[in-house]
Amino acid sequence: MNDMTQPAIEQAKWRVADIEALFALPFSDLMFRAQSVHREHFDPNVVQLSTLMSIKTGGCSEDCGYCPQAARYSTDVEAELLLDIDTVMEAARAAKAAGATRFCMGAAWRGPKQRDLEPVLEMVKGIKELGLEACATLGMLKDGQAEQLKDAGLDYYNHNLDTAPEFYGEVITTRTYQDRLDTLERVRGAEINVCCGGIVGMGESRTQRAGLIAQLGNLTPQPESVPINMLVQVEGTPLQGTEALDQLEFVRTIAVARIVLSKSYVRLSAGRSAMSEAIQALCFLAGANSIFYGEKLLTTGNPDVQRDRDLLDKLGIQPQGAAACNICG
Ligand code: SAM
Ligand code: DTB
Ligand code: SF4
Repeated sequence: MNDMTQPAIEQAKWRVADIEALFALPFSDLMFRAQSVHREHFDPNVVQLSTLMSIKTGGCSEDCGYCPQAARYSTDVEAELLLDIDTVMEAARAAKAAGATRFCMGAAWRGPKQRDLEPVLEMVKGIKELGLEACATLGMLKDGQAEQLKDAGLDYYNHNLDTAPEFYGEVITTRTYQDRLDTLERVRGAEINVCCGGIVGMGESRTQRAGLIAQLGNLTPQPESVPINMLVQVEGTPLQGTEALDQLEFVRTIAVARIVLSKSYVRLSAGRSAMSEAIQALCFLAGANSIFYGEKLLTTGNPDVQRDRDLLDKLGIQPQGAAACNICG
């Protein structure tokens, strides 16, 4: 049979206007839609736990306006060298003991040089030997680097689009949107799961929040994991002093992400320390099913483990991969 008789079925593209229409729904209707989509694909009472560690902190050459690790901004973050493997493994073991199933290493690089990548490959192997999923966020990747990470056993690579293309230039000038898409292509090409999301509360409009979600929704295939960060305002960064985003608008953003990215894990990411339990509960109701778990993100704080366990308990949410309970099975 001639291929021409079998036209490829093209996934319908998400239009920004359709996503804006979701944002504009009455809150209860939006939450109902999001929760309904969530239940089609996931157990609504299970949340995935990822622990982050900054393996190379500060001194970064880039100019991301939100980031305390950019060398050009005067923040409290001190530049450090790449951590040694023993320190990283100790943290990974502690993360596993606390109940995390994924360990994510972040490095304040524009992208890794080959001599930087080699020790990271050893760390990935060590994390895998512990039985954890391994994730890394090291900046832009060059040809061949994703394949090396895949061979070491990396499960996920995090590289965010951060915001809509129209707003991007207001936040970052040292790398383009296309650079980011190119790295995502390399990750996909090496058959590593894609973790890609963004930040809200940077002064973008609702249309631009919809624009970010449209970009994520139109990646083919869609990312397996989608971190939605609320900007953590850090003194010394250009975005410090930005008008805070209304927290219910953040909940709406999670709900819209859940509807558009129906099969992806949507991670309630940076910004949780400033959120009440009630807002976090609404985020779970809106379809968030992953969190960063552990006292620190990269350089800023995150709720402590006991507080998170108590919250999940209160909501009847099980951590993904938790050992079955002796009593309830
Ligand atoms: N240097 C690498 C890069 O930029 O790709 C990896 C680490 S970078 C810190 C990873 C992501 O963290 C950024 O893309 C951004 O989405 C998020 N992030 C950084 N600073 C943040 C902040 N102050 N608030 C919220 N999210 C932030
Ligand atoms: C992501 O989307 N958020 C994480 C992770 N990927 C690497 C980072 C959040 C960083 C928040 C600011 C800080 O702690 O430095
Ligand atoms: Fe560097 Fe990443 Fe921070 Fe941008 S977000 S300044 S690339 S560490």
